[in-house]
Amino acid sequence: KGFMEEVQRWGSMKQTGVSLRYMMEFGSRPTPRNLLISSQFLHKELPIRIARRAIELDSLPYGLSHKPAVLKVRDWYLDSFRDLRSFPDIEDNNNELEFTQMIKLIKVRHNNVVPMMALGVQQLKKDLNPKIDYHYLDEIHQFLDRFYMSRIGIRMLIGQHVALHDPSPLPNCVGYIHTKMSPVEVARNASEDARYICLKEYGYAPDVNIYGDPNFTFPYVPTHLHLMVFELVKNSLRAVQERFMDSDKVAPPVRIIVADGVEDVTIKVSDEGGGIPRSGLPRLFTYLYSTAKNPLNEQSETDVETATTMAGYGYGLPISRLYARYFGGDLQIISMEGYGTDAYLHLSRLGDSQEPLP
Ligand code: W6P
Repeated sequence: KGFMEEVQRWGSMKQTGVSLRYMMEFGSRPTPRNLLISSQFLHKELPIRIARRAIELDSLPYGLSHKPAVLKVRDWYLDSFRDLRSFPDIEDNNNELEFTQMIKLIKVRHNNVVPMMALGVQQLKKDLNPKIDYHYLDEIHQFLDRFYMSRIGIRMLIGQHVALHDPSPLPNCVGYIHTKMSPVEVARNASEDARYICLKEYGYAPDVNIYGDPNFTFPYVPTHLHLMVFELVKNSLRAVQERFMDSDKVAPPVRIIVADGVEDVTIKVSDEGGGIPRSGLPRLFTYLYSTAKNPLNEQSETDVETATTMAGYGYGLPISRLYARYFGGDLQIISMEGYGTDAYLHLSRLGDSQEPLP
């Protein structure tokens, strides 16, 4: 009826992307007037982005749209669209605060989208013959890449806006953005977290050595970098641990090198975990070969979206690559079968690449 037509109409409006630099510059003066402008922007922009996703969730190949888990995710998007559209125009700072509370709740509503979609994909996989239906697998992979990329953007915009209301922000922080983030320090924290999880699971964790200037900083979102390095180090620790657990030799450390270039900051995570065959590389970034049994129990997201077990549901690498690409970076994995693996995480240093808007 009328509601779905409104979803269609908003879903075909043009999305507006922002850059890291823009968010940083805009957010550096969180005056009541700027917070009002920010709320007014989101009041228009969020329904456009959310409607697009709701529509796409309704037209997936091979009956994926009709899986109960996917219907539930679609309903979350429709509920959020309705909340946004039924909120009146924002004209003063009282409305502004109410709106901010509302979008904060929208963000919570969508906390478990990734494991819920993983469940839907798993329900679908039972019906698919991977030889015959290969074409659908690729289409679903492309959809999930767009869908999760869009989700990263929506959550960044909401999180950034909400964080700008913090009355006592940490020094050098503009919302989610740390204007002087030390990649070495974030890599150290992420490595400690990954080692702790490895220790819990195997009773042992290889060392992680980090090389690079700890005083070097650039503007970035620490939670994003933490999530990416955590995922890479976890993979490396698992590979080293599994290769050396029955060996007399001491496990070789995982090595992280942080390089500050002109265009990019590159973080290389190297392990001697035996590598993977070249033919297995494309699979690392797919959502559909994952073997986790129950995505919803396997792992639950916290607000900073960090995993809590070694195995996860196999989405860590494709999603880490999306986080890297979101601000104009990338993630590449190169392996020497029989020796080890190098992961290259490139982050764009300039911060002026626009959000990718699927
Ligand atoms: C491996 C497989 C892998 C994937 C991603 C990052 C590091 C590693 N190490 O053996």
